[in-house]
Amino acid sequence: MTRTFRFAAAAAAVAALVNLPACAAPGTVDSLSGPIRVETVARGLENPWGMAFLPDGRMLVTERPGRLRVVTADGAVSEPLAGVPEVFARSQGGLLDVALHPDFASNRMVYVSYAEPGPDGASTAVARGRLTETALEGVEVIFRMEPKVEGGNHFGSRLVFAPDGNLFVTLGERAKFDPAQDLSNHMGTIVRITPDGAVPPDNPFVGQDGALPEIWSYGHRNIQAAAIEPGTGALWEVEHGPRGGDELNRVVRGGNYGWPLVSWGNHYTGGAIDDPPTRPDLLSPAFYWESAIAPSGMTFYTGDRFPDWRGNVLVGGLRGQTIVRVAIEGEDAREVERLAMGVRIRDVVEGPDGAVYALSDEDNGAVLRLVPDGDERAQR
Ligand SMILES: [Ca+2]
Repeated sequence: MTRTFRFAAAAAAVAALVNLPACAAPGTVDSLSGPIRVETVARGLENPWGMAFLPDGRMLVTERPGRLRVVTADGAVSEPLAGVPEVFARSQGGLLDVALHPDFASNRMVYVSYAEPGPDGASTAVARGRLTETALEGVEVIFRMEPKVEGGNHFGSRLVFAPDGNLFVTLGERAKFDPAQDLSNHMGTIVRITPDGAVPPDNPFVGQDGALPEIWSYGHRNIQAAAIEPGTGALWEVEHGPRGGDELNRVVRGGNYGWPLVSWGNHYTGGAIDDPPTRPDLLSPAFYWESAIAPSGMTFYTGDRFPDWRGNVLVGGLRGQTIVRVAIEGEDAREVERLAMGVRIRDVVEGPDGAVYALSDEDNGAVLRLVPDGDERAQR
């Protein structure tokens, strides 16, 4: 059976059973490692954005309009948890990522990032609270991107705990361009804070006049994917380019990643941003996509269900409707293959069972689970 036929037949069968929209994910996708089965774990999530596995195997999933829910391995979706802060749920804004404190098992602390409304517009913020069965309790805001500005685009943001226990928060430049080169604001930066929101004393711009001390790296455009590389502990991120020019960067302390001075992409208004697209004083991406995939979430794969994928990065694509597999080779990277998911992919996470989980960015969004076709091992 051809891939196209199998794809269409599976989609038609699923659609007939439960009346899903035509854009539902395929039942099977091809890969260099053989066919992959795509299961729908849960559905009915409105533009799910971020997910995190709890130690008991359940998942926390955010919905961009401002809800945080618990999803069980067999697909039960909880009522929205109480205690989530009010969000600026317009355009790209809303409730964004979710992450667990490294000591979650003992302190139950959950972190969320979101677009926070204010009198002058909105900016990205991070709040944390203690998870109960029905709520986040004792919620406090531990970081606010400065300043708040008008507009609904480029909030970032992913939350990534580093091996040293500090928290990286990836941000966007709020579609304002030049502030990404100005260290007196947080726009277009990655910030590094302690789990309490304090500034670690070894941050690169601590004590520098006119620079905000939370900043770890700058010159970013809009980072919606980030993860720590197992083994090296390095932070990697993927950011949206302007029109083409999506970048995979290995992030170094104090690094300037060039936006908006250089880019491999083009302005939406036409014309290249710069020629040449690199400068010796600015960091170049480890890999870039000339034709935009519109990158979302990413993960380093470490499991045993896809042995060929170990050490690779899996990057979700929104416009690309794909999961891109990228091999990391030291400080360089190369694309290996793209999985044709048939839906906008908002986040990619490895589950405790070694399966790959993804969120589809739809009004009736889903938690998807990818395993090798024929792999009938239980979820855990
Ligand atoms: Ca760049």
